[in-house]
Amino acid sequence: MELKDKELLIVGFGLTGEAVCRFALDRGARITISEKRSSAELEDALARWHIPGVRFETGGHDRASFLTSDLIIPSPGVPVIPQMEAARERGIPVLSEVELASRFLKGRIVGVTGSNGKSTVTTLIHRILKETGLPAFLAGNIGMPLIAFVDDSRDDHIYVTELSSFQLALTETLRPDVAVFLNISPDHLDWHPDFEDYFTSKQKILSRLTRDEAAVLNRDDPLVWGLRDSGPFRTLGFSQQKRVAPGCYADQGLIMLADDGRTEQLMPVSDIPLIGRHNHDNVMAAALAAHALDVPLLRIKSGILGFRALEHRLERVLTMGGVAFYNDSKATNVDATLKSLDSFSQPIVLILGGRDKGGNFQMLREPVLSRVKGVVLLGEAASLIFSALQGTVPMERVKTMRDAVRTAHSLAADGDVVLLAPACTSFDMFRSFKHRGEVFKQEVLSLQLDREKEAQ
Ligand code: UMA
Ligand code: ADP
Repeated sequence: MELKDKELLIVGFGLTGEAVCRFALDRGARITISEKRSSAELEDALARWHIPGVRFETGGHDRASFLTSDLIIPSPGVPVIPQMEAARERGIPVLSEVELASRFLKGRIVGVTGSNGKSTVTTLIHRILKETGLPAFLAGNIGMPLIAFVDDSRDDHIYVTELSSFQLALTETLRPDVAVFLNISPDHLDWHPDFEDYFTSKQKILSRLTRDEAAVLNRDDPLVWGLRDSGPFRTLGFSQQKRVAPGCYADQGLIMLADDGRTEQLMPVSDIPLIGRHNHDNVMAAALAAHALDVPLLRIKSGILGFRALEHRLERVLTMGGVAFYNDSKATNVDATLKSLDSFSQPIVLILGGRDKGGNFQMLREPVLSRVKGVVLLGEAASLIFSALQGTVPMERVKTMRDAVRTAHSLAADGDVVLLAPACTSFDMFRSFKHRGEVFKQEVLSLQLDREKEAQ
């Protein structure tokens, strides 16, 4: 693909927009950046990029710029807007950054998608490959845009790339060497018009695979497993319910890996260093991705054994007066919260709420009734969740994370768990799920300090 002298429109100027700009400028494109934020809000970026070949349009998206460009690269967080549709109707290509990157990148791509578990699995695969001595890199939705790796990429490199539905939606040729599809449940329905559109976008991780590529698919997720014959790729399944070959499964307390007529033990389930049954899925998926790249079983095992939960994913904070505090701020949809609740045998005081993205909170009723002794509601979605859970367990509404932590603690007794697993995004009150998790942890520590002072 030639970028020289092309009119390139970059929509949104966050991490992705900036990385695309750097890449395209080096290749001689003429760049326009279209941003909904105002010039004042973009002051730093404008100063950094005040260079020939880069033009900014701030405070909104001008239709004329879309229609006069040769190529449009929207950032993942930018939904399909009418200006983009109009350009597409005129035959102007609209591609995601990962699609653009894949057209230039040397080396292999391990793509990881699904509604939940992507970051955990991406990081675990990366860790296994690195420990095996392979030149592996962590890329995509987890942090560093794939395009930032292109210039230094080599044929022997492996890019373990987390792929969101937003990134996959605008791909046309991207074809990972190993594609991992973990699970699918409703998410991001504030961006996608409906669940079908969301699922269709995710399926693009598989749609261009040939018989030379492998797909790691969840045998226990009917929608994901239903895709196993959708192309000529080699399917590796993982399951907690069925013996699947070729694939990985849990059987009588052991994780087994079966392929080429051989079945070997990977490890006892009890050795998995992460809590929650959903993490058994994550471990099996990562093991299969590494296996598809010919990593020996022992290396896979040692990579898994040394792995620890990522921050903000069922992260144990501390235990105070017999109450254990867990930070699962990354549980930003209902399914993640369900898996989180399923990870504890103790009674739970649950902190829920934030900004809704079309989640069905009714799904929480049954597990709340059976596992939760009290709910603390925070943020914009508090009323919606209150209505969905009415009549289940005592609920209290609060305005700040400080009050959430203190109220949750007052509802908990010795042996209980206080769990932040909000089933919503954080953007109503925080900059990101990380920020929300940090504030939660600070408030837990502050409560502990206050209790210590009181005890003196
Ligand atoms: N913007 C517009 N017009 C719009 C919407 C946004 O101009 O209509 C502008 C915003 O003002 C902002 C810029 O677009 O300046 C932000 O773009 P972005 O939201 O795509 O953010 P990036 O900084 O480019 O980060 C993106 C991913 N963000 C999203 O998908 C929302 C990051 O994932 C990813 O780490 C990064 O690219 C590198 O690949 C974040 C995320 O929340 C962590 N992802 C979702 C998730 O994991 O659930 C999918
Ligand atoms: P993602 O990158 O897809 O958001 P993460 O690995 O960051 O996934 O995990 C996000 C949250 O989803 C976790 O905090 C946990 O509650 C839940 N989760 C993790 N793995 C799985 C899985 N395999 N199935 C369902 N839920 C999961």
